[in-house]
Amino acid sequence: MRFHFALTLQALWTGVCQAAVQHYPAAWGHYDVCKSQVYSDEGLTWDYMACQPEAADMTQYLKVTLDPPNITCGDPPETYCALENPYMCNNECDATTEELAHPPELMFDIEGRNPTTFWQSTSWKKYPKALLVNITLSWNKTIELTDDIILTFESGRPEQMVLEKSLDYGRSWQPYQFYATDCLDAFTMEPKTVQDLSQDTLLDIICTEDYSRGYVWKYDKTVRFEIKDRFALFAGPRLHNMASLYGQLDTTKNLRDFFTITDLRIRLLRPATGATTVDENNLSRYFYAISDIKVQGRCKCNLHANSCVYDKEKLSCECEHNTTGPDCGRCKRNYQGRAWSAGSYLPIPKGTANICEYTQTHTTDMLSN
Ligand SMILES: [Ca+2]
Repeated sequence: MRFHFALTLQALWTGVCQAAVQHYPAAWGHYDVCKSQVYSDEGLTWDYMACQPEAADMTQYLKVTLDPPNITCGDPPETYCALENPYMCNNECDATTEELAHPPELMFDIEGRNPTTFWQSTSWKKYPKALLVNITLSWNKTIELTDDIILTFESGRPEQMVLEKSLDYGRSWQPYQFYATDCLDAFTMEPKTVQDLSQDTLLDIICTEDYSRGYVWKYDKTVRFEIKDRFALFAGPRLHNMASLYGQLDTTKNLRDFFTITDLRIRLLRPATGATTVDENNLSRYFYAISDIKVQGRCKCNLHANSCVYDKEKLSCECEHNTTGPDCGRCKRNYQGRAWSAGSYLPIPKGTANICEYTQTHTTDMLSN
């Protein structure tokens, strides 16, 4: 189990390398080595560099919580009708039968199978009371997002939802993005898209209508939170200038924190109805169903580790540079010769390790060291 993550990274890295040739020619793959041995005047010594783990599929390491807890369909069994055709009612959910159950795990299994596997909520039988569901994804570890968050809905995308993030293990939450068919009506916000953002407004929280509109949901099932488009504001449209992005991340804490999370929360506020009015005689047409959630990222290790292990259901950085802690956030005992500091992406391309130094209190310590 302990080596599972490292192995996954290895496999992923091979894949990324192949893709990298096309998409990230200049900068990708930097910061993957924490130290190397070099010959100097004093003989063989270590040369330390800023380093970080490779990006990976983070959905393998999360814990999912639904609120309300009994919102998953199938207990008692229920039959659903198709949103576009109220007379097509052959979608059966029964939690006690494996083939007919739709538990939350099915949002994170490997897709590409036919038929798709998905989590499904109970139907909107309490209309007009809102059908509210919170889906919380917790890592119990700080994570840096490296790619778009992508949710795939199997029965129409919600007409209103909010994606939220936490940086303190779920104690406090901030919105990441609002989604609605009508942003003004739902959230009294002007509709915007990620293309409206600039370097100066990158941290603005927007409401978008891009992923909610349209009855042609069969062809457009995804809801995104666009990480790469935001990266591109600094790194260029094809992310060819990652050095520029890394430079910005290094000097702007708010920007770095924007892409850092410990938890995500998807707040589903109103399901797809495909119309302006709700068909009160056929409420089993309205529900949420999610087949896939993608979250790509890496463990935040403060540029002091290039690998992250998953052990006893917990991620932690394998700290170098005489640092320790789950995020390599402090100096090891006896290595407090100067204050802890995160590694730096600068100067490009190898950065600065900012290692913790041995505490030299006595001459004997110096000799024994
Ligand atoms: Ca699935």
